[in-house]
Amino acid sequence: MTTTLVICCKNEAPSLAAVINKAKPYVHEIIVIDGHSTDGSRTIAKNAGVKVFEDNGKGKGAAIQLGIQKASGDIIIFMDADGSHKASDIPKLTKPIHKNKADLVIASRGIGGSNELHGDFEKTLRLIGSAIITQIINWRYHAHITDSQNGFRAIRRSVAKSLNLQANSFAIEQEMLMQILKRNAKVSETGSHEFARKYGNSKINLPRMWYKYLINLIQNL
Ligand SMILES: Nc1nc2c(ncn2[C@@H]2O[C@H](COP(=O)(O)OP(=O)(O)O)[C@@H](O)[C@H]2O)c(=O)[nH]1
Ligand SMILES: [Mg+2]
Repeated sequence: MTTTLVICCKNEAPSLAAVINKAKPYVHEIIVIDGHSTDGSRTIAKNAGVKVFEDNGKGKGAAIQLGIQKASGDIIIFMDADGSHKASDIPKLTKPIHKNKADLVIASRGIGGSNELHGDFEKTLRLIGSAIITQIINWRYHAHITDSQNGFRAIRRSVAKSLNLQANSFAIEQEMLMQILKRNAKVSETGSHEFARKYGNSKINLPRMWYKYLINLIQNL
């Protein structure tokens, strides 16, 4: 089975080249979906020899949807451009799909730990919000997921293409999970540590965005 890594990137110039180069040994194709970066990220990606597409400006969810359209591999892996995910964990994500044991494999911070969910008020809020959403999804779909939100994950392309993803926001991760659970497709998790992003700040602004997660949760339950 062939693999495509989709890296969503919005102004991640300081970390992007290293993220691409570290991932190259693990996948057949790399696609960067750029969110109209103004810091030279696009040029960095092109110079690194990977395919680059511009998203429609609506957000990370829209970028993920474009990545699914453009990927040609049998398995699509999603990873941040900020250096918080470990490329050497990619084989752990793709293995259950290779073995036909899963259609979606999430890199779980519940099992692997995170430097981005502890330490200040907003991070703690993200941890609590994410845990509550995950438990509501588990209750609704009789599942035992430990991380509904991590963007580091792998999905069988045929399944990804058959979903009806609507979220333009960061709620795309929970929406993808719920749509897969709804159709009884196979979901599994593997522990993966999330490191603090190497530069800059998260693009998630919870005080401004929290309601998008809630509306999306209600719509997909
Ligand atoms: N193409 C695209 N990428 C985005 C957008 N918003 C965020 N990203 C990228 O998506 C990834 C996840 O965002 P990040 O801010 O790290 O979220 P966090 O890891 O949940 O704190 C990063 O690589 C961002 O650069 C967007 O609107 N378009
Ligand atoms: Mg990140």
